[in-house]
Amino acid sequence: MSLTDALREIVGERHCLTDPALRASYETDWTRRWSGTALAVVRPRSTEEVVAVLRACADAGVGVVPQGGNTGLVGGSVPRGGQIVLSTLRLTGIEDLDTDAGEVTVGAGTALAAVQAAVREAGWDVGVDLGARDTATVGGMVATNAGGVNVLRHGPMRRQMLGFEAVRPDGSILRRLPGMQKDNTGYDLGGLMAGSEGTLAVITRVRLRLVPRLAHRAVAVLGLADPRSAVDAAGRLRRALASVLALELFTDDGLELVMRHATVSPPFASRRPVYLLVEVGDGATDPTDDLVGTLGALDADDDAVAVASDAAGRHRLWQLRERHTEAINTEGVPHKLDVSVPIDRYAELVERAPSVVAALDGTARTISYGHVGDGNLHVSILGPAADDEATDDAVLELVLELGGSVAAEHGIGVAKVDWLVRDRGVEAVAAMRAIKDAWDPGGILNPGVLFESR
Ligand code: FAD
Ligand code: 2HG
Ligand code: ZN
Repeated sequence: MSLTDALREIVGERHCLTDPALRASYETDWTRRWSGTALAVVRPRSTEEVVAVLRACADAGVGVVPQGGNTGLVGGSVPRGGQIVLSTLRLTGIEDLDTDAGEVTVGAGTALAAVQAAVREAGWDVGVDLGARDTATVGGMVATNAGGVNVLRHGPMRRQMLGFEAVRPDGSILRRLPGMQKDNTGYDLGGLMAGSEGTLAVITRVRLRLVPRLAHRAVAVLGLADPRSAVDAAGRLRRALASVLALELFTDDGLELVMRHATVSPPFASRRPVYLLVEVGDGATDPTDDLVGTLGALDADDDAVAVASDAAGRHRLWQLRERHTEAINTEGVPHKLDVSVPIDRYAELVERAPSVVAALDGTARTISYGHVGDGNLHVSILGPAADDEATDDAVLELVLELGGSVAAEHGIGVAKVDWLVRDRGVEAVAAMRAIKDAWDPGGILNPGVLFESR
């Protein structure tokens, strides 16, 4: 029996897609920079079906690319050519919501927004939030150790995990559900899942630690003269306000693009080179007055401050930051560099990144924005051909010079394989490779992601 026939038997005819038209949306990533053909796309409905799919692929020696919402930005969720895409989109469900403990178990293919909606009704929230919330899945978020806008307050996805269920390439199931707040029984295998990018196991369920839903929130955007002023203001806001949830930076070039492609208006009439968005939240009292008072103490220019406490106003201000990714995609196929540096080098990175790009390619456009509160900057470059990595390399070189990380929250994927060793060193990558070889000796899970395939 051929592999595709075996897969059809496991998941059913309708969920084993071999028709190119049906496979297409699973074969190209969100940026359109990365694509490849799949032998088939399979959509298992249960952990047992995942076991059978992995066993069949391992027996056939065919690679498997796990895929959730396909919103990843480093090319790790789409085939390189000839693999099976294992889509988790039918592994959905929200179970065992413990409203006293603040914990919930979710199927790996459940979109973040669906989990948020379910737990908010019960007075809880998810500690990680990001712009792709309607499509990104919890399994994909664990696999990439997603960060997002609230890392300052709650940490990345790894910190939200209390337990997990995953299937290894030999079909064995690792299950630790429900999780426990204290559980020092040997190696932290769930922690290892976070950031594994589909190379060690297929995550099928996750037990999440929830955070209290905040009844009161306020958002402000302030216009500033330069990145250094934004970093200073972010630090002062963090020190003054325990309620800070998010601190985001964007520039006037980015705002211009967002206004061109989305129906949004600028935060205030005058324009500034750099903008800082701050969100504060509190469970008991409205933090707006404290926010406004602290902004006043920053000597922020009155013409360049907008504050909103109501949901519509907060959404309007957030759109200015969150719609950057989509606006850039509308202009072309971007090169995406998601990096972080120590906070005292952040302003320098924002200033120097466009110059190192321009020095190599005078027609390229560089748009930077990011989570300034945790030192994470997203540098998008428009212009260079998809396979021309010269400008990417120049920015990553700069990041290492500044003492930073070449992959902050999106992962290594296929985009930064060559840079993993440069960033982490030979010994660390050899230790990672040893884990990979022990878990997946046949090298069938996500070949080409994190490491060159053997
Ligand atoms: P996919 O893109 O499908 O997969 C990502 C990786 O995880 C791949 O390597 C894949 O093989 C692996 N994988 C997926 N599911 C599983 C599974 N069940 N088991 C094992 N491996 C699996 N990221 C951030 O960190 N912060 C942000 O603020 C942020 N904002 C974004 C905004 C937009 C508009 C977009 C398009 C993306 C954004 N991202 C952000 C990137 C992306 O949303 C995250 O990386 C997200 O975690 C990916 O989830 P996904 O379900 O789409 O995974
Ligand atoms: C964000 O913070 C996401 O908006 C996407 O991580 C970043 O567009 C990007 O590169
Ligand atoms: Zn981000």
